[in-house]
Amino acid sequence: MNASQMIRLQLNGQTVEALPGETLLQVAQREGIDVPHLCYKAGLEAAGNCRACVVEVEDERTLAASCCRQAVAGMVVHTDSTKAIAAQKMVLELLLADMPNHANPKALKTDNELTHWCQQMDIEGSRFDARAAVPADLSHPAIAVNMDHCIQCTRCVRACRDVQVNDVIGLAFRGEHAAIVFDQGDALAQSTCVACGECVQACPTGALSPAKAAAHQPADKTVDSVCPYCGVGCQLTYHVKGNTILRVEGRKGPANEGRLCVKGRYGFDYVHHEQRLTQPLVRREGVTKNPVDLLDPEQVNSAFRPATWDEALALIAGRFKQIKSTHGGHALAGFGSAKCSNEEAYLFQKLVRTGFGTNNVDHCTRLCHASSVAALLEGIGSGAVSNPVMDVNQAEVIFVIGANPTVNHPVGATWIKNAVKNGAKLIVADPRRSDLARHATHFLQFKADSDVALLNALLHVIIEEKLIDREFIEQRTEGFDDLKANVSACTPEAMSSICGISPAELRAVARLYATSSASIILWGMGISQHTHGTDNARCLISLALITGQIGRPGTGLHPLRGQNNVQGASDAGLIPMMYPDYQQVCNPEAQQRFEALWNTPLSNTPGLTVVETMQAILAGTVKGMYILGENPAMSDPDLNHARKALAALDFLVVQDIFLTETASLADVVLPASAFPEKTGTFTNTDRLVQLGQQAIHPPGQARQDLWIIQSIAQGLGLDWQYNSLEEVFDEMRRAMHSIEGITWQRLQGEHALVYPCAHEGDIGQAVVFTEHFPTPNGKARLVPARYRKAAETPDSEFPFVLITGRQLEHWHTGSMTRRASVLDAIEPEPTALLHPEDLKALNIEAGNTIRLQSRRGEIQLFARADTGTPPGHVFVPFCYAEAAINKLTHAALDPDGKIPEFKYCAIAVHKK
Ligand SMILES: Nc1nc2c(c(=O)[nH]1)N[C@H]1C(S)=C(S)[C@@H](COP(=O)(O)OP(=O)(O)OC[C@H]3O[C@@H](n4cnc5c(=O)[nH]c(N)nc54)[C@H](O)[C@@H]3O)O[C@H]1N2
Ligand SMILES: Nc1nc2c(c(=O)[nH]1)N[C@H]1C(S)=C(S)[C@@H](COP(=O)(O)OP(=O)(O)OC[C@H]3O[C@@H](n4cnc5c(=O)[nH]c(N)nc54)[C@H](O)[C@@H]3O)O[C@H]1N2
Ligand SMILES: [Mo]
Repeated sequence: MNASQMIRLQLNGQTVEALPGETLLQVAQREGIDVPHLCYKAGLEAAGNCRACVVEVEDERTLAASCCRQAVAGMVVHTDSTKAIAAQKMVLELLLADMPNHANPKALKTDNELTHWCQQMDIEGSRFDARAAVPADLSHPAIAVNMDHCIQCTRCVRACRDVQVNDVIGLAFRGEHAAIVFDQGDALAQSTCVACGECVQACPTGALSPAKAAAHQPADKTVDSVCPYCGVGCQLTYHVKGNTILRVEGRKGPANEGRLCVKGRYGFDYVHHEQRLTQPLVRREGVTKNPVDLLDPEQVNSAFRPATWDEALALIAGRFKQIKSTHGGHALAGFGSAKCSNEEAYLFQKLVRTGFGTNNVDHCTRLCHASSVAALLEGIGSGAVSNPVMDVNQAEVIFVIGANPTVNHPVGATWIKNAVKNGAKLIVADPRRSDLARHATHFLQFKADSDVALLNALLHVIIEEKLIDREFIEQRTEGFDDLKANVSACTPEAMSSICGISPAELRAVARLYATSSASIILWGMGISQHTHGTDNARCLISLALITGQIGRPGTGLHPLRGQNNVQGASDAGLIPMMYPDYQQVCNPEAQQRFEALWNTPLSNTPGLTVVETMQAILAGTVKGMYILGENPAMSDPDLNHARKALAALDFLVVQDIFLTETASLADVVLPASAFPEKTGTFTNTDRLVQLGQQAIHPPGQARQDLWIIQSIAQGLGLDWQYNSLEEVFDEMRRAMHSIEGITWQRLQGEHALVYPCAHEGDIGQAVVFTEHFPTPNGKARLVPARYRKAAETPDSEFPFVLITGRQLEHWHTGSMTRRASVLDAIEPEPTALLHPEDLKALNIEAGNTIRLQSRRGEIQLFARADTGTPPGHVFVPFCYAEAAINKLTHAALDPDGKIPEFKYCAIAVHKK
């Protein structure tokens, strides 16, 4: 801002400066002058309806609401004149009449902003008649509604409508009947509220407040940290009393700007659950490993006995060394965790590579974006996103395919919805109709499994109609002729019969994407979790490349990363074919580099992936495993097979915070620390490295994951002496060029830094590939793909298609969220979603118990009617142990990404 643009005005007798467009309230706040305000909140559009912030502007007849009135040069303003103060006080008194106990503002909730301003303005009570009492609505597990406290400032309406774009809260009726309502005046629990709590965060008086009584207690301290759930990486603040988290608030971070979703805000009390592991457990002599669905405490006691850390660690060291000396290092394997920090991931893979002596280390990325990453590495030389989610704000067209962000990346979805409100065009392609489809300009509800056909049709139109970016193709890509030949027969007419979208619609979408000034693609598991997941992703990459929609703000490729640290865990080397920073284990140069850094000879044989490991166990080649913060006995495909494998191990160590289905098959279970119990860095979907900070202590004898990993490494004879996180992080910086410029000191100060970050002064690159791609010749490679069907398709015996995925309130295998009281209260039971027509044809009513069956297994759960699921398809989330849907899924793998086909297999539906 240059000084000549500043406006000068008089404020309470002083000359002050303002920026053009600034309001009088903003100027006053900057000058340290208190003006009462209630309906105004930074970040929300100003409404000016409460009038508490009125000020006197000389030469004007009426007072002005300072939250709405912009500063003008030469204005003479008084916030504290007799007239202004009298009006401000009168407004506060009138508003106080809306409160219960209005005669005594001190009796109101302590976090009530109205009380605060009454105290500031010396208002003891209200002379006006109190409003009639309104009954509380305590129907919702997360949010209590006490409209007695409502002053109709509409901050909640704006938070719900403008910020999160959920459109649940409205101001209904007129005059004295005006009221805040949910949907059509429904009880909150019956409304379409998704409990993001943005309204609670916005409410100045506590009319909307956390339902849990504990949340209202005063905290001893606050700790700034990050959300432990998804890859969006929302920053938050823990409010802590003693060793208990009372509540969580959104904090202004680069990815969330203070926003949170239901899990981040209300899903934290799993850490205080009575089932937390608090001591090491050792399997009792002679107790066989029986795969079970739900563990009852008696089963646990009869299978395991408590042990000391010394005993447990000695047993682990002895058994791992024994397996290694008898069968060699390749008989051992480790699954690390994308829920754990970068430092933990780094040390875990180092332990497997240098201690076990094998590259058999993988993690849930294999079940997640492995195919996307395979295609990205092959095509553009880097598996990470090209642009942050926030870039949707700069895009003209946003293309979301095979992702359900309002459910799975809810805060990311708010940015998409905001962008659409600001004029961006949204294309959503998904076989199921999601909430985001409501905001779409084009919603392509195409046939499941037909992505390559759909995308090849788009490529065909773009090439045929010469909507390509010829210069970009020539200068920055190779392989265009092959791609062109490959899609030449993929006319919209030909592909329409496969994907079910009309040729006209395919043409319209292709033109829109190709010709916009900036188009960004975001995708998820609907693309990746197929036996042709890599092909699906190849087509998306081709779309961006041939149109030049990459390498600029508002463009690019964004595979929405799932776990809070799946990006970081992959970067840190929890991948069987790569050392940290994606350096191939079979590349002699990389091998030498890491041998020097770690001072140990390393294997150059790529290790086994997640599903391959299960196969190797049953084949007898893998005998011992160390599993940290993963629950494959729930998350792997074809569970009966996977559980059989885990049970067949000679020796299994599981390090978790709960006795999960996987832990129940272990020989030793180690009690670890949950997210708020430790400090570490976590890398979000945007390549943003953020600092999570310890807020509470682990329970009982539970220990920090990093301490446990190091102790096991030492037991294996490794000379590890890391005395601090910083030491681990410094070693990572030496191993990984991408984060060289991110120092521990910078992280302490800034809490979030994006990579690539080359040196200490570097602010990092949020948008990459601006000049060239990180491939040997700097060019991207266009890789053609041909349409193929899923590995298993419906037939007369198994006539339905099973699509598995997620729901908003639960996290993966449910280990955390089913022990989070608010989340489990909202979604307590396993459900399968079917189209009402299918339910009718099968003579099933919503709520009935049904039996789902595939060639591999069967489960029982409740039927739920869902018009968003296409007829002939069943959607089931995989979080319910009592109805573990992965018993039915298919373990067929994509040849490149080795990802299983979680999104498609054939099942039968029976009424119970
Ligand atoms: N609440 C919640 N949030 C989460 C998670 C969670 O467990 N719970 N998990 C996190 C993790 S690790 C991940 S990876 C992300 C996943 O986030 P998403 O990728 O959004 O998750 P999914 O629900 O598995 O599937 C996405 C979509 O794929 C669609 N789909 C199914 N078949 C096809 C197909 O053939 N083609 C296409 N194009 N689409 C198809 C489904 O209808 C669904 O809408 O979520 C993260 N966020
Ligand atoms: N049918 C079906 N199956 C799927 C998918 C699907 O769409 N459909 N999606 C796949 C995808 S994308 C993914 S990412 C995987 C996820 O699969 P998993 O990673 O196996 O699932 P989570 O439940 O997230 O497991 C994390 C474990 O870490 C523990 N944990 C949490 N915090 C900590 C901590 O700080 N320290 C330690 N030590 N442990 C901790 C939790 O208790 C939990 O047991 O599932 C895959 N499986
Ligand atoms: Mo994932």
